[in-house]
Amino acid sequence: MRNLPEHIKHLVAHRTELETLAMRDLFASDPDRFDSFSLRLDTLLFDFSKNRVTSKTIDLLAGLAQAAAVEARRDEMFSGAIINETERRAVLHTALRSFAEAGPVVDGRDVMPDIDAERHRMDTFSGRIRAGDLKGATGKPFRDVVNIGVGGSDLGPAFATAALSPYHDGPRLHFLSNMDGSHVHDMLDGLDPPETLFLVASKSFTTDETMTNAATARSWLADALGEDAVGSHFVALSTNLEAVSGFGIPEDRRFGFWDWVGGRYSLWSVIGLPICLAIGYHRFQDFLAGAASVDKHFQSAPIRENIPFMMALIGIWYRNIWSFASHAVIPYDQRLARFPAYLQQLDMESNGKRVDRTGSLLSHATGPVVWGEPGTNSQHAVFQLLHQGTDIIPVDFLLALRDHESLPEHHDKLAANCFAQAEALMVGRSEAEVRRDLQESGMADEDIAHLVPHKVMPGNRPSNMIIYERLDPRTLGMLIALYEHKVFVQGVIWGINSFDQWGVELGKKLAKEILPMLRGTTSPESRDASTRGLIQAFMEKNR
Ligand code: G6Q
Repeated sequence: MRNLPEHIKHLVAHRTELETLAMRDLFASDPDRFDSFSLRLDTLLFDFSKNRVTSKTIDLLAGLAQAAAVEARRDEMFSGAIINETERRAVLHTALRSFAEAGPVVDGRDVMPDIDAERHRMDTFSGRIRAGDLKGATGKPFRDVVNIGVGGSDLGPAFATAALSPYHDGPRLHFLSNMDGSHVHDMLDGLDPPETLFLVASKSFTTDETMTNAATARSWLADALGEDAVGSHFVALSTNLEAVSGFGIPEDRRFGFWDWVGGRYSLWSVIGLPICLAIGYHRFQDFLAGAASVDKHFQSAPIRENIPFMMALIGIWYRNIWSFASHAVIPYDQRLARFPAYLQQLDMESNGKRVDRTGSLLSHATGPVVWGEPGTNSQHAVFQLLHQGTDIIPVDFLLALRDHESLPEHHDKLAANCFAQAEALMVGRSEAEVRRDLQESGMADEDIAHLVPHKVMPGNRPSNMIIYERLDPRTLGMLIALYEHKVFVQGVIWGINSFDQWGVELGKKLAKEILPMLRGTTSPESRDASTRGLIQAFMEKNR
């Protein structure tokens, strides 16, 4: 953005034109506003008409994206160029959902044959587990599958598996991620070793949380069934297949992927095996195909008709020109309850950066705080702040037009609430309207005067609405890919590397130093007084 001062200057000037303009007036003066400010892709509709934008805003934002050469960078990503410069890696999660004959070339090698080979193995393996053909050491089929992973090796498959529960017809899936012993304890408590399969999902196969949980699960299994049973009950999903062999997982149970797949972008790879086991490989392919259809749209639609571009540009408009620091994602879809958590990693780990790609300190804001909870529950919890708080928080609403349950009594009300919240944020309730309502209710003038300011809703609060026919595997793939590309576009405009995450390293290093201090084998002398005091407090209760 530092190279785009003219564009920013125009956007800032344009903001002052819009400052006093109410969205409700924009709707009143333009009967076509919904059509002009919404886009469709397959069965999905992206309505961005309830934003503080006019066609001039869109022109200026599209100009910004053009000047930032986002399209060229996008093409570089799809072609396999090294765009993750700090890790010297290509970024090719898009190849994982491609069904093209030939793919991008990395290190002189077309990536598609390797992808196809792993897909084929996932198909065969998941099919055999689901059919009860591959059994545990005692001859029983697997009833429960536990994915052991964290971060990118957990959030994606965990959330996607939950989202697709109407399609589950395989073993029961569980996700073990936290190194807090309560997680592994409570999970193993309900499981039967002969019928349990563990997937150790770790790109690096060195992550402490995952290795600690995997070791505990391994002991639990070996204690019950003997050391020889481990090979039949453990599967590895990793890029570090050498490390896997040390764990005792046989070669035919090791599924690989590549360093050009970022952890938070990896659910399209073998990290998606839990999804396959739950819904079957054919439906997993639909999931990939949904994402691939968004890839095609992202690569080919002009900026103004391109949904990820528009999601990103509206986000930039609010983050950088209006200084809105937070963004809420509210799915009116209970099965997307973990989507905000997934998007938090995708967005905040990718775009929570303070230097540009050359390492220079940025003078503009980057990724917002992303958060959210499903509607309607969030209406009874956090919406007060959205409607009347002092911060303005743009919202993405998500809603399926059809449910899986055939419970119209529920679904009609759910949709009504979703649309009503977006409308309420936009129209608000003026002082005159509040006063009139209260007068009509027969309230005394004195009480009205007291209550009016509390009931005024400023309105003019922006939201996007994403509606889709049904939350099926294809649609879920589309939704995830839309957000991935939104994050990409924003990262390019901000001039940052969205594909590294160096900020998470320091805490890991310090934990390694502190652990022996908690165990009394090294001295905490070198630490600050607070950390020393906390170590002391822990040791008093544990040693
Ligand atoms: C994601 C991050 C991070 C990663 C976890 C797990 O993009 O890199 O969340 O996925 O730290 O790493 P492993 O898969 O290597 O265990």
